[in-house]
Amino acid sequence: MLTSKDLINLEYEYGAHNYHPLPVVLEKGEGVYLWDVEGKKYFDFLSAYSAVNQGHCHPKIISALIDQSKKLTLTSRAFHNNVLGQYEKFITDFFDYDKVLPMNTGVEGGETAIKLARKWGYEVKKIPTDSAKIIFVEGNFWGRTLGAISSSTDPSSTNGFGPFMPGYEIIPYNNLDSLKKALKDPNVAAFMVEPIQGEAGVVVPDENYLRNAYEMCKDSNVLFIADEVQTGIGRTGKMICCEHHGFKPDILILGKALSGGVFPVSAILASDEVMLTIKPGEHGSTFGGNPVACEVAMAALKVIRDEKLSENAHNMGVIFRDKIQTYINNSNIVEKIRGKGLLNAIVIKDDENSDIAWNICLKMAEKGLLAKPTHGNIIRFAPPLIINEDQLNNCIEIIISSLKDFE
Ligand code: IF1
Repeated sequence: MLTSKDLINLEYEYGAHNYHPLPVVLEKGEGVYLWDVEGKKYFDFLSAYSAVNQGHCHPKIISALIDQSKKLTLTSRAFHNNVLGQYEKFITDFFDYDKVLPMNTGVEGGETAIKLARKWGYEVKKIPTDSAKIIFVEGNFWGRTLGAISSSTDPSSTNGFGPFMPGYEIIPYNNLDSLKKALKDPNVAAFMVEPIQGEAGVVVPDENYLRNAYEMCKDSNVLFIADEVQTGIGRTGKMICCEHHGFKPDILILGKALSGGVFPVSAILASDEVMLTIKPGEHGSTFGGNPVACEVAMAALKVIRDEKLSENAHNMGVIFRDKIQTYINNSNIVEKIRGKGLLNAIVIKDDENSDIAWNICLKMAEKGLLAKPTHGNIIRFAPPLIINEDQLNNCIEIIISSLKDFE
């Protein structure tokens, strides 16, 4: 029987050292709970970075995975299969778009969105060849490919990986003047943004930012690309975060909880005008749109809809922020809480390099709740959206008592 320590050592010995996980070795997940190899039970307050919105191993999603896996797992797109078309109709109806391009990971979603925007720029907006520009914002995070890190302002994402992708412009987040100025360039094809910046530490923009940014893009004939890989699928209290702001992005990128954490599934949704600029043989992926991914994604979306998980995320989020705020009002270590729905984070009164957030997370793990800092002094709290009020209150008690240990 291998202990947590044995298993951590195996990873250290034989695996790349590209992560620094909490010293917890998980073996089982069910709903809001996780168990480590020694049998200790935890509340999951990270949800695999918002990929497990439906709760761990949701029976309906697992059934979809198993049933399809027994029939046909992968045909490649060299041939049709009996599931893809049904999935494409389901998801385009679900989010009200003309077309979907199925991929696997969130970063492939971003790469696909940028390729679509460039293609649309050249073929529809008539931008001179190889001159298309994409605008990004400081603090963005949309994955680890060279295309993604080329838009990053975080040295830990970029150091040592140059040279970078041309045709990118990076402006401040939550700043309409800088976007207005950047949109003056006729070669801009798209503006790509997270409605709430996840990795940056759950940075919520001003209430009017996204809608005004969208309107400004429309006025400049520029595509608005919403990266909802982390904010989508009910996480912020609506099916997609842009819904809070009353507009539909021109290109919508979904991932993570699109499969309930069961399988890598991402989707890029757009109008015919945008999507049909990519012709047969110009883009794709071996696993993109495979029958298992399609069945899992349909099951995962039905769970969010049928179990009203967006509504629950909203309601539980209000309780969570209210109760944590009450504690913060008398805290000398926590500066603030911010977030929407069940995507929240607390900011510790310390610099980015402090290890207090890490130590608080170790303390919470001891007490049975798993969360992880993002950027030294920020702790993200993102439980599965199925969490009920009793479980939430139990978690709030663990969080506050852990914080008090550091007051
Ligand atoms: C890691 C972070 C979160 C994302 C948004 C696209 C992607 C992500 C808004 C790419 C992925 C993951 C990546 C994972 C940890 C996690 C993460 F801390 F890295 F930044 F969530 F905040 N858009 N985020 O958040 O999706 O290709 O990974 O499927 O790299 O450690 P992916």
